[in-house]
Amino acid sequence: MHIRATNRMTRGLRIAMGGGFMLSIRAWGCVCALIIVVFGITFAVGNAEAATLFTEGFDDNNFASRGWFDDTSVDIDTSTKYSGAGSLRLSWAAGQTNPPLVMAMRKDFTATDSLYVSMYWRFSNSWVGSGVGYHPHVVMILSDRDDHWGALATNYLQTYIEPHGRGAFLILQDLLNSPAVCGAGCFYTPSITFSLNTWHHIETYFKMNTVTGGNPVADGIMRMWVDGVSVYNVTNRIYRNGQNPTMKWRTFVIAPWIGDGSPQAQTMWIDDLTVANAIPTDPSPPTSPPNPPTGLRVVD
Ligand SMILES: [Ca+2]
Repeated sequence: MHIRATNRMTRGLRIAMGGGFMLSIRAWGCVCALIIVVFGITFAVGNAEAATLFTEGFDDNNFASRGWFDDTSVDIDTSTKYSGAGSLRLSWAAGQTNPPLVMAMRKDFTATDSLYVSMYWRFSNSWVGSGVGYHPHVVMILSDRDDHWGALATNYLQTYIEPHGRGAFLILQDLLNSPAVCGAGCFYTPSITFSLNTWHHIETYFKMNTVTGGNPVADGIMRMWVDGVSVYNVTNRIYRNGQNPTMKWRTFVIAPWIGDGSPQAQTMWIDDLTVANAIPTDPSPPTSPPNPPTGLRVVD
């Protein structure tokens, strides 16, 4: 269909060229299609190495068959879900450190120094988070320098994506490095206040900094979007130093945790997870097609 449209457009352009920028009205309907095709080609060339590393729909409990390990039988909610047959439900009773049905589910992906994560979060009307200045932990991403079965928190690089109250934290922790970049934790606070009882689209992008002459260069990227709106964007982050100059991200972990115990009964849902090695598209693309060209004379 696109080829046909392109051929028709080519004919129209030939008419335009020969007639001094005139365009056949019959080809007009193909203009937008061609623009989309051209844009598509441009995107494909510009992201030649972009790849989805894995997706997860949380639609059933066959996590082991999809490469997850550690905790592979969790709490699937088949009534509250963003898409498909289910979602991952994280339900804390008052005083619980973790939802009893969800411990730590882990999955390796092709190690990458450029990491995009997309998922959907929803919070119950009773959601308050931890009630203190840290936690709940939810998503943790381990580096390829770390044991993918290893302890969570004491690592060479652990990157957190998590809610904090009605807001969010992006956290870096690298306790095993000496000297460390962040040690027990660098906490970064996106500008967001989540609504309750509705799905939010959460996107993050992390790009490792370079290391030159054994010294880290502050050129790492850390970005976050919520519902297509940029809520955090820095390009001077340091993730790794001269001790681990080629370190990448490799293991995705969902390990909900409120260290002091949940202040009350509350639930968070996660659905429709995508992990990729690049931002697949503009997270907030225009909702209307490009304007047609102007100044053309119509002949037929
Ligand atoms: Ca789902």
